[in-house]
Amino acid sequence: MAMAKGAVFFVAVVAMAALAGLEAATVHPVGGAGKNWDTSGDYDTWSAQQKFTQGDSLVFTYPSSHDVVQTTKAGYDACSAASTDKSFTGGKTTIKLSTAGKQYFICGVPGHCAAGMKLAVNVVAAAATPAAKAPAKPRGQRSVAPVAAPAPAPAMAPAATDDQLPTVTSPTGSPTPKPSAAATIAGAKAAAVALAVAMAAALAM
Ligand SMILES: [Cu+2]
Repeated sequence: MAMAKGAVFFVAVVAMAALAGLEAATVHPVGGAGKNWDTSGDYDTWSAQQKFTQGDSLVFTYPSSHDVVQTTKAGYDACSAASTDKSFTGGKTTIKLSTAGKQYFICGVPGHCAAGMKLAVNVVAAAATPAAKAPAKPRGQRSVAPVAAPAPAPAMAPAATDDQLPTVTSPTGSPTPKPSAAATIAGAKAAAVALAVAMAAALAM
């Protein structure tokens, strides 16, 4: 039961941490809400107005005449995608900003990057999220420790009885009842012996 409760508590903590993580993530429609990724956008200005945090997402929405290429600073500066760059098509591309630091995107269609389809975002490390997650694990471990704690607790109970034993022997109260009790027991024994002797004598007759 205690183990089950501990497990449930641990799951609850993990779920709460996960929910906190989800709450922290922001989805950024590139260029602004309802805007397309196209040559009319001012992505430097838009990017500067955003706060990109690790775990957030970019959503590019664009006509089929464009694409999205995730490139390097060199590719961004030169408006030249490398063959190793990841490119995306299909009209809607979601990029999860899973790593902190600068990330660069351009349109791979010739001339479009030069016409303004280039985006640089500065992703800030999610300080709050890892901080929340880091204590969450120790908390989970600590919650397991208290579950185990009841086992040491009984170990303390015998120690308490050890303490009680000396206090029982030392009080002056116990010697006083002892003689009287001993006397009573002695008397009872004597009476019993006397009765036994009497019965034995009666049977022998
Ligand atoms: Cu384009």
